[in-house]
Amino acid sequence: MKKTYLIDNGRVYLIKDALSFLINDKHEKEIIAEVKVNTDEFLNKESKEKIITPFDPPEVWGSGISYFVSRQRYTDPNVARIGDKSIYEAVYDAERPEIFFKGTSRCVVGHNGIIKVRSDSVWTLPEPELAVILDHAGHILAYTIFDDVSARDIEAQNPLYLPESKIYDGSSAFGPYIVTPEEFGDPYSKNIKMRIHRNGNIFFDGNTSTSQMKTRIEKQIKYLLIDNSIPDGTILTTGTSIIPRNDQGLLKGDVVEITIDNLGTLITTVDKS
Ligand code: DO4
Ligand code: MG
Repeated sequence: MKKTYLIDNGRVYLIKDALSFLINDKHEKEIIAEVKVNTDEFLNKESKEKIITPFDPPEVWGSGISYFVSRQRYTDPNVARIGDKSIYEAVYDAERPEIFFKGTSRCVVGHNGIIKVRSDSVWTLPEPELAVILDHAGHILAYTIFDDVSARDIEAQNPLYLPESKIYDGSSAFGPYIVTPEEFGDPYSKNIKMRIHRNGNIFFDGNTSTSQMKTRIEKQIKYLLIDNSIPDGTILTTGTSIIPRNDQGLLKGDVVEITIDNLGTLITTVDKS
């Protein structure tokens, strides 16, 4: 049985069916337990649960190049171009955002789970992102942390390879909690931090703020929903602006730690197929 820590109205609840709980207006009977700590205390201590996958998302979608930093996603001069711009610069400047399919629950792991580097990739990066959990009408039910793990070398070879870069076993992680909009507050004032630990040392340390997000979440949702019927519980992850270098790709055994204000810390370990 899935167990979800939901943070709402200053309280932490352990519930058994997060989706129906949120969609059916938070019926009390779904609550397994109310955790007797304040939310700050809860978010600041590392969860000892082995794996918490908040729920099985029926679909996951991503938005890309939503921050200035990701406009220059590759420094390689051979990156595909449209006119005088790279495809990434062109998306950043365009009215239409990049919205891509990121898979189903099959590809997603939870807190303390194992994310993967594809066997045919030598440069895979984590992408620490703020994500929204949507109902079928595009209303935001909750926020969470998402790792849009991407095989950047495969994506860089040819933009038509994007699905192979983005969708495979262990290509996503989210959690450890889901937090209601009322509890989360302003989505455009949150710090995002990522650390990669290798052999017990901090190998990468970066941070950003959602205040830097150019393509706002409302616009991402609007484009996701154009003639596209999403199911309740769809996750939309809103883009990265922390990008490790070409020589900082993930290796087997790395530990990736992503923290977002009011959402806690998502920790995963890397394996290579
Ligand atoms: O096409 C590239 C994907 C972009 C992305 O995932 C991001 O900006 O976070
Ligand atoms: Mg991304």
